[in-house]
Amino acid sequence: MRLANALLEALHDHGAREIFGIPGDFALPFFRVIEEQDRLPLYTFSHEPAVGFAADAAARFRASIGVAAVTYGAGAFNLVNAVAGAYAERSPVVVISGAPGRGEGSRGLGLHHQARTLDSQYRVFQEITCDQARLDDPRNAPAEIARVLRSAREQSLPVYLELPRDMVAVDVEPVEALPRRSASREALAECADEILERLAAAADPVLLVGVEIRRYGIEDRVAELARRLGLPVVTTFMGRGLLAENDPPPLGTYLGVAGDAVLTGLVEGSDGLLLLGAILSDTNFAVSERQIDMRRAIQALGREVRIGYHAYPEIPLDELVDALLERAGKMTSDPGAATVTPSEYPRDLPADDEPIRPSDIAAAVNDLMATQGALPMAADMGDCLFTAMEIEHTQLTAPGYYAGMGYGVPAGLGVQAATGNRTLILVGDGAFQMTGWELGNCRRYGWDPIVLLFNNCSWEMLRAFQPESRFNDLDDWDFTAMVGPLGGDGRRVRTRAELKAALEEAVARRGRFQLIEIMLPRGCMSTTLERFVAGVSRGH
Ligand code: S1T
Ligand code: MG
Repeated sequence: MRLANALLEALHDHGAREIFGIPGDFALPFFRVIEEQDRLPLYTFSHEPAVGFAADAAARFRASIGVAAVTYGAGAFNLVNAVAGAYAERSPVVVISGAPGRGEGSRGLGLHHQARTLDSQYRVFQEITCDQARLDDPRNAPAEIARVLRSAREQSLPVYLELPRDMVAVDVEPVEALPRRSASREALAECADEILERLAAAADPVLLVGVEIRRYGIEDRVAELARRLGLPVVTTFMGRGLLAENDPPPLGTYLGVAGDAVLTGLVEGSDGLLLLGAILSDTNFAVSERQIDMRRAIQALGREVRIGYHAYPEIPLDELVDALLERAGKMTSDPGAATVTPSEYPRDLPADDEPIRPSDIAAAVNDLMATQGALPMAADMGDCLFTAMEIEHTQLTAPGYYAGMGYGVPAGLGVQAATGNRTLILVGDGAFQMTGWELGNCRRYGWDPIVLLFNNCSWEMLRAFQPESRFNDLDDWDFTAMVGPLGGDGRRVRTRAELKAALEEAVARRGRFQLIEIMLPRGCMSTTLERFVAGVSRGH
């Protein structure tokens, strides 16, 4: 079969269900095959950062791989920031870049789209992916694809495949998926037994969950484990939205001094903190009231379990949870869940003429979801992400650690492409200026997200840390006036009554994206961001 078809079959076999991309002359032959075959629908965007963000979000929401296909050089280098963010947040994006044909570089001419050398791009992607291959030899291309795609699934990290344009139609053997690499049974047994002993000996064990429990599709099993062990469950900042559909949902999100004081005390005071899939990042732990004693904690992340000062390597998270469930099923003395009441969230927004504050937006969304049901959410970086912490548990994808702007709108479109569900997108005006225009691609694909645009005409998060800088003052672009030609409906709201009415109207309208431009006074922040800024400023 042709190499391109073998690659597409392998992507499907490893969990891909669509491809996001922008072609170019080095990728045209491959894109032709994508369009001809009926295995993976192709969604094109207007700028490659959006391709990467959408593929990242699709991977997160489907607990599988996302695919970003681009041309060589100008396309692939445009993708670097999105893939770097996917690497930081362990989202398995498969980058497929077209490339010059095998003989093209030998005529002594620099090629268009080339940076320093024809290998520069490969070297750049080696820094932000866990495995790579250049598919320039038909004899080993299938095995290279199998190896790289298994790495993406096992590590839950981005990978890179470079496809010279003269290789697309070359005849190859089909790709044979490689078997998953499991933990040694003895190591897994010893590790699970040690964890359960530690939890049983703890007076206040707590389960803190992070993004890997979604990346490996084990949220249900983790919820069951918490029930059997009687553990209170809290999410990290990055893990917001995890277990949202489980009963009971987590108690809340650990935000240190920026969050619920009772939850902060529960996590930081625990003598048996079990971190499952939580990335040890500044956004997850920097505003801790007290330094969490990691020697007493049990950390499972990146196929490794660390307990005190010793580690168990090559322990896949799903196998660890299954081993714990197997043992917990026979447990008699549950440690007993701490009697902690779940976090409260703002509700019952008055429909009055008061100006809108960010936390009012959370209340309006909570009220809406209480009557209309939960909507999956995508949030950008900015106060919109901190406001998302005040929205009751619903599935969320956001750059909670890498903190790159521009993610929200493309990610929300990627979620609707991957799941078919309408999404709620939270984005600030600064971030919307970067990638909000990708909404112009909704009409072609029938996407109809509801976009809440936090318009304070400001880089407000930067102003919070450096109020004297005038460069934080942005102009008022009147985004609402621009969305009609892009295929959507827009409303500008200034009062809480207008916000409630606009939300109800947007929910009722299907088939076109709905933009609600929420005018916010400069200098006002969500409650969560205010606490976060205070915590960071106090040097927590
Ligand atoms: N460029 C990119 C791609 N990502 C970033 N995170 C930044 C720059 C720095 C940055 C922030 S927050 C922020 C910037 C420029 C302002 C965001 O403005 P807006 O979207 O309007 O949201 P809000 O007004 O709620 O702040 C972080 C600290 O790095
Ligand atoms: Mg702003």
